[in-house]
Amino acid sequence: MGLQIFLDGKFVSEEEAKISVFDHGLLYGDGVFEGIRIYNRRVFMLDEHLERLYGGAKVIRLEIPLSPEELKEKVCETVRVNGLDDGYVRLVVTRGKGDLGLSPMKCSNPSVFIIASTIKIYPDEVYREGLKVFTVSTRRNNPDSLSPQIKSLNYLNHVLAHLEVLHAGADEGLMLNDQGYVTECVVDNFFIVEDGVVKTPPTNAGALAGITRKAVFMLAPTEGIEIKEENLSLVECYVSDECFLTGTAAEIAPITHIDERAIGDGRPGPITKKLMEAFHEFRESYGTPID
Ligand code: PXG
Repeated sequence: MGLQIFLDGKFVSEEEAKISVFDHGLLYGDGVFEGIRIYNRRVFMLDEHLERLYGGAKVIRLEIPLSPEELKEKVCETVRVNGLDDGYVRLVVTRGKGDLGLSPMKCSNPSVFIIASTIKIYPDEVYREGLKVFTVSTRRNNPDSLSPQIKSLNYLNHVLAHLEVLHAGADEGLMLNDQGYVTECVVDNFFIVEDGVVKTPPTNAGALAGITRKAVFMLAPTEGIEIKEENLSLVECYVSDECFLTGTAAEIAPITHIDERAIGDGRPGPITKKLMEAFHEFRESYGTPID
C-alpha cells in the first residue's frame, strides 16, 4: 500500500493527492512548510515546528485553517495511519487556489497537506569522517528582501546554492550574507568551535532559526559547553578548531573541510562528538508521542 496523505481534511492515496495548477503555492511559492522527524513514535520538537510555521504564516498573512492543537493531532494521525515508528513528516500550507494575478486576497481556501514517510539520511561514515563544505557564490536572501525566518515555499535561493554544491562535488554549501559574513549552510545551520566555545551566526545575519539549532542551544549548557551567537567571517571558520552543521535531516554532523581547508586536524572534533552523543539521547525522549 502506498502512502496515505492528509490533504485538506481527509486521507487520500498518493495518486489522489493533487493540488490545483491555480494554487498560489505553485504559481508564486506562496506558502509555508516544515520538515519534521519522527523518532521512536514521537514527533520531535513538534511544538517548536508549529510555532515557526504559524509565525511564518502570520508574517505572510496566511490564515492556517486549523488550530495548532488540531494540526498537532493531524500530524500524529498521519504518522499513525502510515504505521511509522521513525520517519520524516513534510507539513505544507499553501495559499490555495486563486486566479492568475498575484493577489492572495483572491485565494479563499489555503490548502494543508501532510506527508509522512521515511527519510534518506547521510551514511554512517559521514558522522564518523565528516563533511566537505564549499562556499557558494549565491548570497543568502537579504532579510530586507525576504526574511530567512519565514520557511516559505520559495526555495530558489537554496536551489541555486545547491546546484553550485553539486557542481563543486561538495557535501553541503556555506552561504554568506551581503556583508560577507557566514549565515548558514544550504539546508542546515552552521556552527564553529573556537577555544572550547560553540559559535553560530545570529538569526539576524540571515540564518533560519533552525529547530535542531535550538536543540543544540538546549543541550550545550547541560553538557557544560558555552554557546553563543556571533557574526563569523570565513577566515575565522577556516582557522576554527571544529565545525559542524545541524538540520532536521542531517541532525548534528561534523564538517571537516571548508573550501579545501582542513578544520583542526581534519577529523570530527571532541565537542562536536559530545553534542552528537547528547543529541542521540535527546531525540529518543523529547517530543510529542503519536498515540
Ligand atoms: N536552514 C535552512 C535554510 C533550512 O531550510 C535548516 C537551516 C535547518 O533547520 P531545522 O529546523 O531543520 O533544524 C533548514 C531546514 C530536508 C530539508 O529535507 C530541510 C529544509 C528544507 C528543505 C529540505 O532536510 N530545511
